[in-house]
Amino acid sequence: MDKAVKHVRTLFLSDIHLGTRGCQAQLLLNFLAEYDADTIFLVGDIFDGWRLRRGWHWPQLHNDVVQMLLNKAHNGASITLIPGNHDEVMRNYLGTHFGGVEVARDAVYVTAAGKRLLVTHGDQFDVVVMNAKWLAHVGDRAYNTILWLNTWLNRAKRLWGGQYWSLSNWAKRQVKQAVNFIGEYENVLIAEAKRGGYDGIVCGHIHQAALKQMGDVLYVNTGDWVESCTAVIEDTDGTLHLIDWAQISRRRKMRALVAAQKQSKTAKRKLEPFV
Ligand SMILES: [Mn+2]
Repeated sequence: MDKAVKHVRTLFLSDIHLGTRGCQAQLLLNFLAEYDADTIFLVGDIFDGWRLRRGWHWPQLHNDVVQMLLNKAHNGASITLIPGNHDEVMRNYLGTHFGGVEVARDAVYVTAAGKRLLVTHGDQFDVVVMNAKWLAHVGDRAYNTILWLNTWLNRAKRLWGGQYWSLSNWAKRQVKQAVNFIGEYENVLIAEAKRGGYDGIVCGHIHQAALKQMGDVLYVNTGDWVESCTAVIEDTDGTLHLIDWAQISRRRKMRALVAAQKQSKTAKRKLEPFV
């Protein structure tokens, strides 16, 4: 594993959901160990107050994430926490500091290339789809699961002599709505950036990472650390990059596996003359 620490100008992270079982704290720790930044924006839903109230799930790894972020602040990184809807309790502390972490409703960030970006969690913009909030979290995986479920349901129904009922048609409609929701959400945020005269907007909330130039506006969604494990970094020259840490980790594991296999093969070959 490449342990060299990469230094970037800025790091944008959101939707970590500490305090839930879904949080990929170990992957995040590996990522944070490899990236150092002058400025870190925690773009909302860093911990999950809703879940914490329902049941306590706070393993050591979640503490380690908090500790690592505080260490980065201690070592000089400027950290801004922008509350989201899951950690909205932090909205009571706007303007205050916690161990070197500043809490702000949203922020304006100027990149090294001089681009003015509005940084906000983004939940305030989904009033249009308030009644279908869960759809935001529906992805390919959910769709495939529903298709698989459908096959088995229909098999079971045939056995009972029941009618064929297509769950997949229902699923397709839901996925279409989810895709519409994502598109609509993106459009609303792009419009908001335009209205404010910004060059771009950095947000989270819908767990759908993106980095794309939409006309005059750069739309950046940092994704999440529950499923996709993504973050956005800014190079020293002001270029933004989307980091797919889950994919990077998978590739590294594969390479390590292949290397180990090769090694064991050579070891066997060396042994062969003696067998
Ligand atoms: Mn959110």
